[in-house]
Amino acid sequence: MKPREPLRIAVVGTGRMGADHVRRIDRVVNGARVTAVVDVDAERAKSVAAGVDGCTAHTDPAAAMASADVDAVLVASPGPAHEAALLAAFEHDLPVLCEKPLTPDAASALRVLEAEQALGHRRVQVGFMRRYDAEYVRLKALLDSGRLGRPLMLHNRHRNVASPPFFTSAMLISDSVAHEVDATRWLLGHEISAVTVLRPTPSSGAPEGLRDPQFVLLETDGGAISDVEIFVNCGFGYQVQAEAVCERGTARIGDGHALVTHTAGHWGGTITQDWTERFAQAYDDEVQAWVDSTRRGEVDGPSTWDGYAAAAVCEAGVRALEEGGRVEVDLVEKPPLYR
Ligand code: ISE
Repeated sequence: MKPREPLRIAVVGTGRMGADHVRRIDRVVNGARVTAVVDVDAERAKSVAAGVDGCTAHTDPAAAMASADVDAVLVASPGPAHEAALLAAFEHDLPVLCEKPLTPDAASALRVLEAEQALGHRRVQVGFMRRYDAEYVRLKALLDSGRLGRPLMLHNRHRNVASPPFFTSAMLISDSVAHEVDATRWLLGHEISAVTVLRPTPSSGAPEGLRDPQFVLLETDGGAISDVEIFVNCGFGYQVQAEAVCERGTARIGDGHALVTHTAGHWGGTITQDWTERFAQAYDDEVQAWVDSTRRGEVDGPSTWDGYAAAAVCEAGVRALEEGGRVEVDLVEKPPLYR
């Protein structure tokens, strides 16, 4: 591929995130186009492909990747399908942007980690989009500057309007808190060493049987603590907030105070309703960064190691949720490729 030619991307999975990424690459991102889409639902793949010039529809990721007009792959299928798609991409040595989670459990994430090492070079950027969000980026720069001293604690709040019908109590951790797991590791530069999950009486607004909300306590190997309130049926809006408490001050993001109105005896603003709205710019910047680095022949951003570490922490979190108590996280030694 010559750098001036657009990157030709196969998008695997055309559900909510996949279809949004197809639109983004087609209309927003520079230097790339979607040449193939893949979905187990052939009709859905065809209808998404029909909206993009020169795009073919497939039901098998490996077949799409074998095609001559694919330079890179964006994986946005459900988590359990990621391992097969990643291994197929490695067979063709194609660069991949893989939506989170890398895979749903630590054992499969480790297999992907080992397969990438066997290639001998990094190929994967994991889609932890908060690392591209302007507020998170500012918080990270402030913490890294040392102006506030050493970070001692992070307080995180993660609220969704309503959970989809397939959502389980474990998914509050593996699908939602996965973001705070990555944000904590990235912001602090520590690994998470243990997880405890507290379970208040579920909200009457949550579907029958769903443990919602939950309070998750993450301990790090650098001696910091990060707590997460996860509440996926809060009903009123999509909120993601973080406050760092440091030795000489605190810093807080996610209050959404961009526009405040005063009218008719009230003051206030609006609350975003889902992550595609709250993190729209972060997704645009994430995909653009991936396209740019791929066209330079480089791999940047959250790595397979980050995806594996998040999967291992979430697995410990799910055990803590189900069995109670504090569960230690068991990570393999970090391979040289990711140091
Ligand atoms: C969803 O999969 C996401 O990734 C969203 O960012 C998160 O807020 C939501 O809870 C998850 O289910």
